[in-house]
Amino acid sequence: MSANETMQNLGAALLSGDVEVVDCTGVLGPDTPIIQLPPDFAKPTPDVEIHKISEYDEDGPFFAWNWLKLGEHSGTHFDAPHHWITGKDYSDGYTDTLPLQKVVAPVNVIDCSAESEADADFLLTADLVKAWEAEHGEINEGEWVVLRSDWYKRAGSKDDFLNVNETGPHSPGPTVDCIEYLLSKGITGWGSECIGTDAGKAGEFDPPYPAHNMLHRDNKYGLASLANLDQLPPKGAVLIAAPLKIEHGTGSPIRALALVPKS
Ligand code: 23J
Ligand code: MN
Repeated sequence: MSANETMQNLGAALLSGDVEVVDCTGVLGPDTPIIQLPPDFAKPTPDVEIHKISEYDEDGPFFAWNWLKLGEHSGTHFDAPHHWITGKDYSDGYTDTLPLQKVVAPVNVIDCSAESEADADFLLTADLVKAWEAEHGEINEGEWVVLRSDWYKRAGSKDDFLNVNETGPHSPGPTVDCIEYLLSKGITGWGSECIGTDAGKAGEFDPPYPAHNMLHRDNKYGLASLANLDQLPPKGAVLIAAPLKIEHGTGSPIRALALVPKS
């Protein structure tokens, strides 16, 4: 099939509903959970603020609009390579310079929802990824890989979502060897439904925050606070995860869209 026919077919399938657009994004607003870092990195991202300019009133009789105050790493968002020191030297590692061809890609959805419910500190290992590939097929170069934990179902409560207690934050994520394996496959990036791409306790890993450290070291991307991954098949969907073109931004809220074939 020619590329032209492929696009004609995709367009027709979108119109007929044979391909469905699934929203993998959480609501962005004052109640959106924001990562809280340990006290030695105490300068936080502030909560999202939405300020009304006008709503058909004396400040704007015919129009409604707001202005926003928000951190780059707020809600469902993109981590660009320049976010981490290991990726600081990539000239195409910013939100305004990265190659967009790489952010529209097939997505592999690894379902760890049962494991994450049983253990909030669940870690996805390379061996578990290999077992998933044996069942569902190989992860290929250029693809997204995302961890389904059903964590988005906690997003209505900051406390439940961040899940911090006296021993720190507890949320599922990848091990060092998992990220090393995925990088060996040449993935475009890694995503999670949790507050960040790394596990809650990843600050104790070697290296600390391996998803951040190693993905961005290799000029790869991260996606955090994704939603609705339970509506995606293990393979077969295409994920569109494009950051705003913030000038030399290190990340950005996104509207993450999955194109999902309906059988
Ligand atoms: C800064 C420092 C550590 C982490 C993060 C940000 C994130 O998770 C993020 O939003 O990229 S772990
Ligand atoms: Mn981030």
